Formats: sequence, C-alpha cells, structure tokens
Amino acid sequence: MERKKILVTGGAGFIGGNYVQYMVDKYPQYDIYNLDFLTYAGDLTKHKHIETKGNYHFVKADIADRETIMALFEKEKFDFVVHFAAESHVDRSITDPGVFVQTNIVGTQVLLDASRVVDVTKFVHVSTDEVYGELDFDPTTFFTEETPLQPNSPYSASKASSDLLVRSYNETYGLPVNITRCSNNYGPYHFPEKLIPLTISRVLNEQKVPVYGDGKNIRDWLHVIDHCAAIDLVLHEGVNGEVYNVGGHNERTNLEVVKTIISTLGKSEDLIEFVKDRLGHDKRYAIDPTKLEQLGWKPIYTFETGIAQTIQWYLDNKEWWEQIISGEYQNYFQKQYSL
Ligand code: NAD
Ligand code: TDX
Repeated sequence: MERKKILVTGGAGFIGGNYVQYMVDKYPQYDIYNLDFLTYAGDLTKHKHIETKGNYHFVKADIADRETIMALFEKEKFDFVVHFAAESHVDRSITDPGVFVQTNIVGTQVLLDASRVVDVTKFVHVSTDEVYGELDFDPTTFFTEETPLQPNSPYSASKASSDLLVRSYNETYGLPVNITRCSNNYGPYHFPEKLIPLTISRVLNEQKVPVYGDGKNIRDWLHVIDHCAAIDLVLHEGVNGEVYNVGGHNERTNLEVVKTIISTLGKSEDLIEFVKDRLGHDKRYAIDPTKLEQLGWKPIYTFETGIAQTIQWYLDNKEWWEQIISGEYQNYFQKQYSL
C-alpha cells in the first residue's frame, strides 16, 4: 500500500486516542500525525507505547489558530484529515458554550481552509448523532442520514454547525469529505466526566453515582474500537460527500447502564443518587446503521461483551483515571454536582 500522511486532530482524547493507536498498528506504511491542543481532555501518557514507533508523530496546536494550522499543512501536505478535536461534553456546553463555538465551529473552518489549500484527498469529519436532536420512546424509530438536524444543546448545535460547514466546502469548493455521526461511545481512556467511566470510577471508590432525572433517558452505546473501524472504512471506502451513521443497536436506559456496572462490580444499588435533570436533556438516541453496513461495517462488540471488557480495563488501569480525578477534575465535579 502507498505511503500516506494522515492528520488526526484530537488524537490525545478518548476516541481520537484509540483511533491513533488503531491506525499506527494497522498501517505501518502510513505516517500518523496526532494534532492536539492538550486541553483538560487531552493526555499523551496513553501513547507511551507507540511513541517509539517511527510512524507516530505529535504536534501541539489549537485547531482554531489559523496561522499555525496553515503553516503546518503547507509544510506537511497531508493526504488525509480525520477530524476529532472538539469540546465534547454536553454538561460543560451548558455552563460555558463559548469555547464550543470557538473550537468546534471556528476550528473546523480553519481545518477546512487548510485542507483546501493542499488539496487533501479525503477530509473525514467525526460528528455525532446528537445533531439530529432527540427521539421519543417509540422503539421503532431511528435516526437515519436523512433525519433533519435539530440539535438541542450548545454542544450539538456547535457540531451541527461544523457539519454544515463541511458539507458546504464539498458543495462549493469540491473538497472531498465524509461526515460520520456515531452514537455514544464507551471503552478504554474514556474521560471520567462521562456517564460510564464516571460510574465505574465512583462505584470502585464506593461513592454516590449521580443519575439525572428519573434515569429513563436512552442512549445507544457503541464500543470505541467499533467506531474506529467504522471511521477507517469510511476514510478508505466512503463515497465522496456522503454522511454515514454509526451505531450497533445497543439501546439502554441510563439506569440500566448504571445498574449493570454496579452488579458487575458486586456493589450495592444504594450508591445510585437521583439528582436534578440536565437542562434540555434529550430523551432518546437510536441509530439506523444500514448505510454503513452496506459499505461493509459490522461491530465486533455487543453491549454485554464491550462493557465487561471496559470495566476490566478500568480495573487494570487505575493509575490512569486516578491521576485524572485527583487533579483539576475535583473542582469541576464540585461545581457540577453536590454529592
Ligand atoms: P474528548 O473530549 O475525549 O477529546 C477531545 C480532544 O480534542 C482532546 O484531546 C482535546 O485536547 C482536543 N482538543 C480540544 N480542543 C482543541 C483545540 N482547540 N485544538 C486541538 N485539539 C483540541 O472527545 P471524544 O469523546 O474523544 O470525542 C471526539 C470526537 O468524536 C468529537 O468531535 C465528538 O464530537 C465526537 N463524538 C463523540 C462521541 C462520544 O460518545 N464521546 C460520539 C460521537 C461523536
Ligand atoms: O453524571 C451523569 N449522570 C447522568 O445521568 C452524567 C455525566 C450523565 N448522565 C446521563 C446524561 C445522558 O442521558 O447519562 C447519559 C450519557 O451522558 P454523557 O456520558 O454525558 O453523554 P451524552 O450527553 O449522551 O453525550 C455523549 O454522546 C454523544 C458524548 O459526550 C458526546 O460527545 C457525543 O457526541
């Protein structure tokens, strides 16, 4: 296979980090450039074992820093861009939306401009099912690629805006693009502000787990490695200009997820604490992945096998998440919850 230069933005975060490791291992003939600003969500310790491999490179930069990004693209002339970098947490977007506009919208536009200048052969924009808004509890309804965009949180509004910019660069300038819209991910290196790693880490420490509202909201869960494989497939086989939904039909209420973790760890459900609901809390997400399946994608994990693997990973990698929850995270947690 031909040598290629791939820029992965946000490769120090959860999904981008897993994707970088997946690509470095799978494609020794590709040079993988991880560009990340190392915000609170970025951490490079996860890449210690690939740093010595000749095909991994790291660049610290803000995607919204136009001058730096333009200079980097002109120097490296990337073949592919896979764009993960974003502010990703819905609760943070409710308390501080400004940085979501700056990173998710302005930052994406800077990357699109730079990609045009060097004629990248594919720009994959990693988006989310949250841009479609919410579904009601009718289990026969799903988000398809044709569902209208109706984002409800500042986070999802910023992602929908970036999706529209990506679409417009394809229509207007002919930049080759794909947009992927995945459901909720879980797996190794998930930052412990999100429901699954927050629950695992708190249950292991015998601390209360905050469940918003009545716990009946539904999310459609996918193991991060299945998401990485989907993005790899879209990068190589995706039809120019197309959107692909990614999901594995794993709908669970939040309460079911929390109870599964508690029982796997052999702890008491008394740890559950119902707290006030998230503002504008989307009721249900559920993905119809038919279009991606037709491209040849199939997930390897069920929710049961994936959550078991993930819980074991958090048991085996305590030092990674303990170092996170002992730092600045404490201030965030105190402000967000009063447990
Ligand atoms: P994350 O918060 O774990 O990681 C984001 C990464 O982006 C971090 O390493 C951070 O340092 C970096 N970053 C933030 N601002 C930056 C900037 N201005 N310049 C450069 N780097 C910056 O996020 P994640 O959960 O891994 O999500 C990655 C992408 O996948 C996001 O675009 C998100 O919208 C999308 N997504 C996430 C999920 C999910 O369940 N987590 C599902 C579907 C789609
Ligand atoms: O403490 C909590 N208690 C709780 O009940 C937290 C953090 C969450 N929740 C609920 C809210 C949601 O219904 O659990 C569900 C999942 O919450 P998050 O883990 O914050 O994920 P979500 O808001 O669904 O968004 C995630 O999936 C789509 C990612 O963070 C996004 O980046 C992605 O686009």
